[in-house]
Amino acid sequence: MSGQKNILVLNGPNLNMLGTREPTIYGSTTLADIEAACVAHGEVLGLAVTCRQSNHEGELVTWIQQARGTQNGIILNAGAYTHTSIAIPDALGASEVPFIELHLSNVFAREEFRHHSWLSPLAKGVICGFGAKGYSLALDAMADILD
Ligand code: DHK
Repeated sequence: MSGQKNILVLNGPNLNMLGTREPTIYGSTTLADIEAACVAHGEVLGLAVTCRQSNHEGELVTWIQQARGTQNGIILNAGAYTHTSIAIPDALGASEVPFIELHLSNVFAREEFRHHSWLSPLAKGVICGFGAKGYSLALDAMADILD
């Protein structure tokens, strides 16, 4: 890896439904709009952003494994897998790629089962509660981390 820094923006289950999914909680911005904004904001920051979404834990694990040696950072909204998955934090540990955990909603203001994350102990930091804006905040933070 040399030259421009590569960032993977990874979204997990049900985030393909953004725009129509419980907009009072998750906002009305679609995932396509979020991804386009991430690529555009990445260009401003000098980061090459690749966006992927999957509803399948194993597919997310595979992409995180593939990030080793190819991506400089990961912005991860793992959706509900945040609260349930051991395989995803294991993959993040194995990949050795710095990552920022992200949630659109303020998970701490919601049901108790959303208060625990298996990802947070490994994350560089956590951004939650700022809706779609969180992704550009995460990219700003990642640019600082990688500087
Ligand atoms: C998204 C989900 O799908 C939930 O399962 C999480 C997160 C919160 C979010 O706020 O982006 O609990």
